[in-house]
Amino acid sequence: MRLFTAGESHGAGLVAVLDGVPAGVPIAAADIDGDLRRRQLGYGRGARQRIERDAVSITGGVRHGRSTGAPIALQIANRDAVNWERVMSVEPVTEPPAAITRLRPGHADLAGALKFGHEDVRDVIERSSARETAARVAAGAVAKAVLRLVGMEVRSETKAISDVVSEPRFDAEAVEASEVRCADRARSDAMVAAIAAARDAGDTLGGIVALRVSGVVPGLGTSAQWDRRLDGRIAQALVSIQSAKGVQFADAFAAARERGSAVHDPITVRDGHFTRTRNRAGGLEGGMSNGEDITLEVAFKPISTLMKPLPSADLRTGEPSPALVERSDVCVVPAAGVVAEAMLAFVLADALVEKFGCDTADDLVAAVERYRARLRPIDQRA
Ligand code: EPS
Repeated sequence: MRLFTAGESHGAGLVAVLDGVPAGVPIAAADIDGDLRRRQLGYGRGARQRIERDAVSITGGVRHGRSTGAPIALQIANRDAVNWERVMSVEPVTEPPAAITRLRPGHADLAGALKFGHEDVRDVIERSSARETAARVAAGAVAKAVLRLVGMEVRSETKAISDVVSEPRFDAEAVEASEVRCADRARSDAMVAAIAAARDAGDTLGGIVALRVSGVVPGLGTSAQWDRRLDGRIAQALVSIQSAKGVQFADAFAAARERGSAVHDPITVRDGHFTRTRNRAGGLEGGMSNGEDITLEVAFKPISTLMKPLPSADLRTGEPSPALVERSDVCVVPAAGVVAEAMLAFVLADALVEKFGCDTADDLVAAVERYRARLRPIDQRA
């Protein structure tokens, strides 16, 4: 399965092309729009989310509510584009807008301008913007539909915003009822208060998103080659999210300080099936899923556009110049959880079709059922 996205934050819109989805997967625009809406929510989001009403237009690969096996093309229009026609014009304009040359520390501004030779930082930030994640979320909703065929489900919850930490329960109703996607009511309120205080101080906050995948088919990924290992592929996809700075599987950094006897999960057989008596591996051993829930966390840095800007320099003159101040978010951790679900779903759906074939949904389901039937101790196989 392959995913490409294109489009600028204030251009006409965003595009995702998802290739390799089996034929016959039920796909509804309403499901995709549900995830797009969840991505737009969250206390601490900027004014842009009051302008946009993200909705997908499916322009390829789906007919009569089912995938056809052709590449799936998804488009999301930017409602804000009408306010940016001259700035974002595809054709040359007679009166070009003033170039942005004030560089924001923490953003792609400086590295991107130097790398691509741009004299206007706008040419970098339009694509590095996290607006692009709307396209990822749309594609992720399709990946979730593939996973649903075999009973796999991806959930997320905010574990921390700044120093307010909550133990995730993955209770979907409670998570979605919280303005910060945290099921613990008291911690959710404390997170909201922390974001409000940061906003009042002209500052921003980061945090941690926890993810859990249930119903996992064992044996996704492989121990046989480094670049096909599932944990590595998951980490790459999650760290590629704007503002993401780290991933840990289960409680990897705590486990690194313990002994092996406390960290590894004893194997047992229940109802004729192999299982583990605990899950400190986070559902991954040897670069493969082991059938237990996949559990992991992603760390997101505080948003780098600050209302009280840091010292910086001007791209043209090199003179000291405070960073650009633009409309922005105070905290994106709640939205980042929805984006992380999408990226995790994409990697897992990719690994699933890689192992079981990708021509039809029925073939995929039948292959998984046949495979699951042999995952027993050797003498107990049918
Ligand atoms: C975003 C839209 C953007 C930002 C945000 C993500 O809108 P605008 O730039 O018009 O205010 O709110 O982008 C960033 C956080 C970033 O650093 O670029 C969105 O739709 O998610």
